[in-house]
Formats: sequence, structure tokens, C-alpha cells
Amino acid sequence: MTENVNGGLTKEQLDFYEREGYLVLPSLLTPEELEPTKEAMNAKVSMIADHLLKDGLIDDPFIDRPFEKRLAEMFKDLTEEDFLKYGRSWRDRHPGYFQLMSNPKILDVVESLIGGEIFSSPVYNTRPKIPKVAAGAVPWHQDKSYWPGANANPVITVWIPIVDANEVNGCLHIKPKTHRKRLLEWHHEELTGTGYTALRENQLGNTPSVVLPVTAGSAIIFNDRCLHMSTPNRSEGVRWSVDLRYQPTDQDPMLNQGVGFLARSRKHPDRVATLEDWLAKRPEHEEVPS
Ligand SMILES: O=C(O)CCC(=O)C(=O)O
Repeated sequence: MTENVNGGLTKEQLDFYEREGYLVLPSLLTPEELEPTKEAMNAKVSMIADHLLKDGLIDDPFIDRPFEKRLAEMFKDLTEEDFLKYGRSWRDRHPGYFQLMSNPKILDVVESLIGGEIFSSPVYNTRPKIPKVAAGAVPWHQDKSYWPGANANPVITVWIPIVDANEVNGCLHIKPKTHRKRLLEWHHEELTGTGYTALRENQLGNTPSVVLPVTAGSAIIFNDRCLHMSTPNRSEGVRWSVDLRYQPTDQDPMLNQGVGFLARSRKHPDRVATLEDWLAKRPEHEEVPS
């Protein structure tokens, strides 16, 4: 594979993405680069442990358990409802997430796809997928179903597992070549009560799906038309992941979803958001007129 001296995607990778609608970048981030994200996740897990202790639901905060086990063990003897009180996915404004969203390696990849004026979407999720919680599994959908009216095309998802993701703990599945589809008519999933947007079997087409097991720190890139899903976690640990989203700055910043930030600007590097801007949700860093 030809190396790209600028750090972004190679021609082969770009061709694959264009053709198949997704791309796997094995080991994009080092364990050191994942540390701040883990710190953000650990901070939330410790807060939840404190609540559960206070409510008398656990008598041990499982403080000595490894990162990939602690949250699962805290909820092992509790109910799905106990877990979902804290949300099926999290969007905390912790510096660790800003550091990840601003990682130059990720931005180089995104720049290869959409150019050097990059807006980091307010829609980013931490997914603490634990065993036995139905809301951890995500039905077939297009991300665009969550912002059907937005003038944003394409929104690029960068999906990063913080532990190895595989078929046992519920990795991503993707339908190749669906990235140019229009937005399909979706419904709210009813079986498990998650309310996720979902597609019916007869809308999925004949293309076989691909299962994408990847190691921690790898990245899976796809756009908001590409059909994807993930299966339940049948392991004993947590399938930790984050999904980040980026789009060109001249598109809808989707204020109804929250406040994003200017992650990279080749034209106006001085306007790129700092951690302080992001923590303060400063709107002037949402979009830069070109
Ligand atoms: O992480 C998952 O299990 C599902 C992710 C997903 O559906 C998304 O990022 O849009």
C-alpha cells in the first residue's frame, strides 16, 4: 500500500472507501493516545459507583477491577433499568473526549475525505455496552435518520473501540456500498424498547454484510447513509467504544443536537477551538464562514 506522506489516507484507502463506503484503519491510535479517553470513561464509572453505593445497590465499588470489566461487574446483579438510568450512551464534556476528537491522526484521515475545514459534530457518543442490556445492541440503521432535515452531507463517523471489539462483545456490522443511498424510511425499534431508529429486513438489500472485529485504537470510517448495526454483548466485559462525527464547516452545525466545534481549519487556524472553548460550549467555534 502506498504511504501517504501527509499522514492522511493513501490512494488505495480512498479508493476502497469510495467504492465500499467504509474503511478500517487498524491500530490508528496507540494505547497512550487512548489513555485520556479511558480517563474520561473511568471518571464516569467512579461517579456511577458512588451513586450505586449511596443507593445501597452495591456494597463494593469494584475499584480494583480492570477497565474492561469494572462497569460490567458493578451491574452484574442489578437490572437493565438500574443501568439505563445512566443512559445507554454518554456525551460528557470531559477533556479526554476533546483530546480524542482533536487527535491529529483522526483529523488527517477526515481531511483526506472532506478537506481541511473540519467541524466536529455535537453528535459523539461513548458506548458502555455491557452484557444483558438490550439497548447495547443497535439495529440496522443509517445515522442520517437522526438528523433527517439537516443540510449536512456527508457526515463522517469515526468509530473507535477502546477495548478489542469482536463478535462476542458486539462489534460493528456494515453493509458495503450502501453509502450513496438516499435516506430510507425508518421506524423506531419496538422489540427491546430502545427506540433506536431502525430499518426492516426487506430494506437491507442483497449485499452481504461484513462483520468488523477490530482491536482497541483501530478506527472504522463510514458516512451517515451507510447501513450499519451492532450485536449484543455476550462477553463478561464491557465493549467500550466512541463514535465521533465530522463534517465540512459550511454545513448545518445541527444546533438542536448540541454544540460542536471547529476542529481544524487550514484557512483560519487561529480560530480552531481550544479545550476551554469546547468546555464553555462557545458557539463562535461551531462554524467558520469560508
Ligand atoms: O457502537 C455501536 O454499537 C453502534 C454504533 C453506531 O450505530 C453508530 O456509531 O452510529
